[in-house]
Amino acid sequence: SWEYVKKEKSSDMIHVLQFPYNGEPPRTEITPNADHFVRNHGGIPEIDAEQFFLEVEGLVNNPKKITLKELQDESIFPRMTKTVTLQCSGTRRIEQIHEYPGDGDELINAPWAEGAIGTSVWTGVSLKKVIKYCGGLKDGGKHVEFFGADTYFKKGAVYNYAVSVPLRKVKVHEVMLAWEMNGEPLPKIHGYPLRVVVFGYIGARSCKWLYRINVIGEPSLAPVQMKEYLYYSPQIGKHNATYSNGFSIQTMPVSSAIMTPLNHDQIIHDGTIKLTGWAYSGSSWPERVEVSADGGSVWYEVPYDKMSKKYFHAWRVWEMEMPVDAEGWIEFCVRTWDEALNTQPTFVRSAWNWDLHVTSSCHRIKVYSIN
Ligand code: MTE
Ligand code: MO
Repeated sequence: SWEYVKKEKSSDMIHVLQFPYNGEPPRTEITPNADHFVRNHGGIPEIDAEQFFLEVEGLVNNPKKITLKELQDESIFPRMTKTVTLQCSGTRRIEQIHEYPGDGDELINAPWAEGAIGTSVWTGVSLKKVIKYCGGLKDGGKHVEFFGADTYFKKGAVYNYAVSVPLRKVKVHEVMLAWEMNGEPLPKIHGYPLRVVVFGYIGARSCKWLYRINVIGEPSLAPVQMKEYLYYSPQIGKHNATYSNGFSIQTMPVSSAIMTPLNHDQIIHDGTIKLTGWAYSGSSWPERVEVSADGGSVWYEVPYDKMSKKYFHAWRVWEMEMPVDAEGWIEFCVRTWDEALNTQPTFVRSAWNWDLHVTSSCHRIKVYSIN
C-alpha cells in the first residue's frame, strides 16, 4: 500500500507511479558518484597513483613530467573546485534512432535516453596554470591534445583514447584537470587518478585516465577526434558520409528533458501532474524552462523558484505542477531558453544527423492521464 511505500522508502524518492508502485532516486542538483553515467570506449585501466605522472609536451617551452603530488601541491598550483555538468553528445540518441531511415544494422552508437548527463563538484587544477608551469606556449600552439591510458579496438586496429580542444577554450575558460569528484578521489570508472573536465563541451573531450598532454598546431589526428563526434548535414548518410563532411562537435547547445514521469506512464491524479527534469546549456545557463501539455502550442513557464541554483556550465534541475483535466493520452514537452535566448529545435527529425549526436529538440513524452 501507499502507506507502506512511504514508510519503506526515503521521503525524497520520485514517485513515478503510485500504483503499481514505481519510484526512482531524487533528481538532485549534484549527481551522487554512484549514479553518474558511464561512457567508455574501451577497458578501465589500472593506474597506480603513487607511480603516476602526467607528461606535458609539444609546443610548450619546458616539457615536463608532473607527478600527482606536484599537481596537488598548493604552493605550486592554486586548487580549483567547480560545479560542472558533463553531458555525452549521445544523450537522448534513442529518439533519433526512432527516426532512422535505414534498416539500422549499421547503428553501433549507444542508444542513450535522457540520462547520459550528470553534475558533479570537481576539484583539481586549471590547465592554463599547468601550461604556464611548463614555461608557457611556443608559437604555433593552437590545440591541446589529451591522451587516456585506456585502449580500444576499431576496425582491427588498437588505439589509445585521444582527443583535443582548441587552445582558445583553455585560455577563455578554466579547463580543469581533476582528481576529485564530489569530495572523493575520482572513482576508477570515471578516470582515476586524473581526468580532464572541459566545461560546456561534449563529454568526449573530458578525457579520463589522462597521462599525456600535447600542445599542437592542428586538431588531434586520433580517430576519436577525426572520425567520431562529427555533426553531419541532413543529406549525409551511410552512402555518402566521409569524415570530412561533418564538423567536430564541441560546445553543447541548450537542451532539456523531462525525467519524470516516464514516457507511457499511467498517472492517477487529482487535477495536477508533477513533472521533473533537467535543463542545460553548454555556452551559458538555462534562464527559463517551459512546459506544454498540447504538443507545443501553449507553453507554461516553470516557476523560477522551482529551478535549482544557477552555475555557469551546470544544469538546473526543475519541477512543475501542470494542471490537467483531460483523461487519456496527453503529450508533455519541454523547452529551455538560455541566457543568450537560444532555445531548442521543435522536433527530433528537424535536427536529425547521421551519427545521431546532440538530440536537443524539445523533449516529448506521452502519459496516460486518469483524473
Ligand atoms: N576518456 C577516455 N580515456 N576514454 C573514454 O572512453 N569517454 C568519453 C569521455 N572521456 C572516454 C573518455 C565520453 S564519450 C564521455 S561522454 C565522458 O568521458 C563520460 O564520462 P563519465 O564516464 O565519467 O561519465
Ligand atoms: Mo560521450
